[in-house]
Amino acid sequence: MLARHHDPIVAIATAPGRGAVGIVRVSGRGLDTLVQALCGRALKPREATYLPFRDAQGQAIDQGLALFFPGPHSYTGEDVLELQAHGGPVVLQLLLARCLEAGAALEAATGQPCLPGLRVAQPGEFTERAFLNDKIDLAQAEAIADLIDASTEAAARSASRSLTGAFSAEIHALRDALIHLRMLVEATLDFPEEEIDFLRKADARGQLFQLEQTLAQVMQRARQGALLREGIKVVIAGQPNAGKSSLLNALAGAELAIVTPIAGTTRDKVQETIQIEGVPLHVIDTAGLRDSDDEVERIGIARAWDAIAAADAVLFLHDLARWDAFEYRAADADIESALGQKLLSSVPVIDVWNKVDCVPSALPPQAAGRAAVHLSARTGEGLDALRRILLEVAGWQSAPEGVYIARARHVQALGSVQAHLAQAAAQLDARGPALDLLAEELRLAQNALSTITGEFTSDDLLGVIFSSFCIGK
Ligand SMILES: Nc1nc2c(ncn2[C@@H]2O[C@H](COP(=O)(O)OP(=O)(O)OP(=O)(O)O)[C@@H](O)[C@H]2O)c(=O)[nH]1
Ligand SMILES: [Mg+2]
Repeated sequence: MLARHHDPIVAIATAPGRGAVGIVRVSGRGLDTLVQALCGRALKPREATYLPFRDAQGQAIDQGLALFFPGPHSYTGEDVLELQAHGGPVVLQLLLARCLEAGAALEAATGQPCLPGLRVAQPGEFTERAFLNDKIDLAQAEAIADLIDASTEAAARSASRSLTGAFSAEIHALRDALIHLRMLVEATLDFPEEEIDFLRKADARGQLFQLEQTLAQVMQRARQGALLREGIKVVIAGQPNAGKSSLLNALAGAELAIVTPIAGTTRDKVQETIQIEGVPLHVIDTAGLRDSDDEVERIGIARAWDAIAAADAVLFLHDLARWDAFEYRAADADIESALGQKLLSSVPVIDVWNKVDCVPSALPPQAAGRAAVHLSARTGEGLDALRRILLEVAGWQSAPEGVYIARARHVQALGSVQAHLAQAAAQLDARGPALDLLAEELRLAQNALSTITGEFTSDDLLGVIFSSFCIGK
């Protein structure tokens, strides 16, 4: 858990490496003395001033723009100083060191802790302060990290939507409706005689039903948002030479995995993230599944099974060119039954009949209740159909407009709210409802909801969330 201190923090806020501009950022209370030491003058709030950044002897370390945001009107809610210098790693390190040194020197000179313990910020600490000082809620803080990490345009746009509070607003609306219902139920606890009548008249059941409906919509959108952020893991599996590596290459549009006519070419997993309509799919090519005496190949096959066991979806590749051979079909049947043992029934398996260019007619029958596609990894025929199936399997429904970014943690929390509301509904529907249990379920539902925006979130979880940020953010 990050320390909840008010001690000032400093960090290089721009990415490592060379760039036109590099930014050193300081946050803390009462930064005026530091501003004076570094810039040689006071700064007008929120105005860019071009000046030399000075070392202890008054010599310029670099020239650049200084910006001062007195708290609470700043990113963190504290005083924030931003020094925009030239973006070289050495000059930025010098500036960082100068900030730390100035902090210590001021303390020594004045005998007062002007900047008690100015130190280098931990990852995400600026944003954590913004959260702790109520500048943003937790879902918005997470959206900042997601915007920075976004790997597709759709993910970036959705993260931006969450950052402006679209997701939080829906959570708050749910929370308000829940509080209204709780007030109603809690009030009845004080008047046990009329309790049921009172709830009936106030249409508590109707209110709860409405809440469940709205929750289902929010959950649906949050699932889409989580999908945009996290994507799904798709494992390509099948016998050697079926064309698994060729399929990965075709989907990725690049020669990533080695393709040869030799069975057992792929040994280790090869992974690539592709995007379809902005949804990231982590596609994993694996070693061909067969009995092997070769030690290296056996390890590769064991890894293939590990990947399959952790998959969100499996592409089971069949080689149409060999489908006529009894042994080939028997080996496929063995893999099929092993898949049945390894996979949860909720993990979709898609039959992919490859090499359709070799045998365009006499296609094998489709397994009932399972998605299937005929394609050629060599010519690209059928790839679009596979992409459509993959999106369907991933659960992608909407165009990215209107979707906000969400995390698996949010979907889980909403699931927990849903479970508590279902319990509450069961109480209300029961003949002699236990109103104290009903009240308790509603309270737990509200708590679960509040973990999303951070009003009710454990310190440990906060630590995990903010430590995944980059330094300087
Ligand atoms: N005609 C035709 N040949 C293909 C197609 N896809 C793959 N091949 C050929 O099939 C052979 C095996 O392809 P790979 O992609 O290496 O097969 P693999 O399943 O990765 O094989 P292992 O790594 O050994 O398990 C190569 O000679 C490919 O050129 C296809 O769609 N049509
Ligand atoms: Mg291969």
